[in-house]
Amino acid sequence: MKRRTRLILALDETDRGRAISVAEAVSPYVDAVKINWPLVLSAGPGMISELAGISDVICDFKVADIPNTVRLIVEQSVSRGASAVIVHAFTGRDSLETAVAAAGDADIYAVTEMSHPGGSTFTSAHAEEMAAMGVECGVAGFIAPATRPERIAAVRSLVGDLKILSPGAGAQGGSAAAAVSAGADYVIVGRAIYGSEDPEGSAASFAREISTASRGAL
Ligand code: NUP
Repeated sequence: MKRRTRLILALDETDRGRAISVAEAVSPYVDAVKINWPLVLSAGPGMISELAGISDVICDFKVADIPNTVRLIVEQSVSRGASAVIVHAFTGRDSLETAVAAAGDADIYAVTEMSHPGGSTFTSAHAEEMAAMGVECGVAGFIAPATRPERIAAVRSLVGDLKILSPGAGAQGGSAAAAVSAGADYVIVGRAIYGSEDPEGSAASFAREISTASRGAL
């Protein structure tokens, strides 16, 4: 994935036409588009290849299964044009290693700790263990919460220069600037962009915020 604006659009829009028009409008300001079940279930898996013609596509399927099923889901995603797939790390070493092998040249990002309040119930307590295991399994990076920047810093201290992608800025109350200052490589933003009156203007504004914060971090 390129590293230009360090902003990733979470395209959880369920109207196919609007999804495409938002992806096109914001493409100068985002390094990738992340899609999740809402769009794939409403518009079909063909959206993966369609969006791949506009931007890099990350399939956020949060795969959490036995290795064979993980392999099948990752293979299907990559064969349709996904550049990366997000999987859960709590499934353990065998599932994670299988995801990395199935991805080939594509990237696997493992969820360490989820950004919503419920993410503190179980995932926070094991985030560091999951990050350390992910490094050993060869993942390209991790998902860590913009809602709790100090937890991004905790993951960063364990993963060297592997990528950290942070959701939770905007609608969930987190700050893109704080996430970048804490060590995130990319900030994932959904509703605050695709749900805004002016998605392009909103994406431009997040990209500016990230750029200013990253200059501050130098
Ligand atoms: O911990 C996570 N939190 C999170 O919000 C892991 C995720 N993958 N996400 C996803 O990021 C979530 O499913 C949604 O697609 C996006 C955030 O969207 P928004 O809250 O900015 O609208």
